[in-house]
Amino acid sequence: MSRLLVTGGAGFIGSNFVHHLVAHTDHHVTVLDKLTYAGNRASLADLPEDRVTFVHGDILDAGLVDELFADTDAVVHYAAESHNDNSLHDPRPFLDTNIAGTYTLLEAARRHGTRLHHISTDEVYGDLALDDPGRFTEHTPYNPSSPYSSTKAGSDLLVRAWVRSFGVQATISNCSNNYGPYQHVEKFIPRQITNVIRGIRPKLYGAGHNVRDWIHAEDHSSAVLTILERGRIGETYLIGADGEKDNKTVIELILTLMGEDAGAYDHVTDRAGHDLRYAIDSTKLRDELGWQPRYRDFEAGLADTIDWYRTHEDWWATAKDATEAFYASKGQ
Ligand code: NAD
Ligand code: TDX
Repeated sequence: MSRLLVTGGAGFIGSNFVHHLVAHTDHHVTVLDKLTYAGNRASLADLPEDRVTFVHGDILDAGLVDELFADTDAVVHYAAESHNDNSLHDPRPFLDTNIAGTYTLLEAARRHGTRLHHISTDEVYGDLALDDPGRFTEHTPYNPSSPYSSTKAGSDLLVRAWVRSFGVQATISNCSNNYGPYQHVEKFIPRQITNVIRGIRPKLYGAGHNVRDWIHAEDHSSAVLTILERGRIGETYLIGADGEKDNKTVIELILTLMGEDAGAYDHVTDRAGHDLRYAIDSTKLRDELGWQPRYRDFEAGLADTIDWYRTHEDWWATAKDATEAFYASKGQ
C-alpha cells in the first residue's frame, strides 16, 4: 500500500488519523471530505502538501468516488454524521451519509477490488446496565438505540454483506468514545472545556451516571493502522483502552484540572433514550494483532486536551456560539 484514501479526514478522528499516517508511515494520503459543519480544513493545515491531497466532495457522489478509487490502494472510511443529539432532531442526513454513503463506497470497492477499512462505533451494540460486569465483544448482538447508532449498525451490516456476497476486501472496527485534539465543541469533553474557557457553566445531562469508555484518538489511529496492515479480511475488531468513567466524574475532573470548583456545573435535560453504559473488551485486537494503547493515564490525556483547546481557540471559536445556541434551544 502506498496511496490511501481517507474519507472524513477533516473531521475529529479522521484528521487525527491523517496526522498519524504522516508521522508514522510513508503513504500518500488523499482526504475526501464534504466539509459539513463538523469538518474543518484547519485540522489538516500544518501537514506537508507532498504527503496529503485534499478533495472537497461528498461520499454520495458515485462518479467522484469512482475516480478516486481508481487511483487508490486502500480506503479508510471515517466520513459520517457522528453526533447522537443531532440525530434525535434531524435523522435524515444520518441515513444519507452513513448508509447510502457507505453503500456508494462499497460499490466502488467492489468494482475496483480496493481494500476498505470501515470505521464504526461500539454504540451498535446498544448499552449495558450500570451494574453489569460484562463488556461488549465481537459476538455481542447488535441492538442500537439512536438514529445515529442504528445507521452505523446498518452500515456495518452492508460491509459484512458486501464481503460475503461480492468478495469485497473489507475489515470493520468498532471503537469506544474518543477524546483528544480537533474534536468538535458539540461533543461532551470539548464542550465542557470550552465552556469553562468562555466562563459558561458546564452542562451535565441528567444525573450523569452514564458511563463511557474513553480512548485517546491517537490510540484509535494506531489500532486502525494495525488492522489495515494486518487485520484478516471480513473480520470485525473492537477497539478500546479500558477507560470507563461516568460523566459526572469526567465533568468534575475537567473543572478541577482547569482550576475551578468541581461542583460548578449545571444538570440539564437528559438525552432522549440516553445509553447507560458502553464498555469494550479489545482482547481479540490485542491478542491477534498485538496492539496496545499508549495513553493509559486518562487524567494526563485530559490535561493535554485541555491545553490544546486553551491554545487553539482560533480553531473552535467560530463553532462555539452556534453550538451553544442549538443546545440552549433544547434546554441542554
Ligand atoms: P466528525 O463528525 O468529527 O467528522 C466527520 C467528518 O465526515 C467531517 O469532516 C465531515 O465533514 C465528513 N463528512 C460528513 N458527511 C460527509 C459526506 N457525505 N461526504 C464526505 N464527508 C463527509 O466525526 P468523528 O467523531 O471524527 O467520527 C468519525 C468516524 O468515527 C465516524 O464514522 C464515527 O461513527 C466513528 N466513531 C466516532 C467515535 C467518537 O468518539 N467520536 C467513536 C467511535 C467511532
Ligand atoms: O453537554 C453534554 N453533556 C453530557 O452530559 C454532552 C454533549 C454530552 N453529555 C453526555 C452524553 C453522553 O453520555 O456525555 C456523554 C458523551 O456524549 P457525546 O460526546 O455526545 O458522545 P456519545 O453520545 O457517547 O457518542 C460518541 O461516542 C461514540 C460519539 O459522538 C459517537 O460518534 C461515537 O460513535
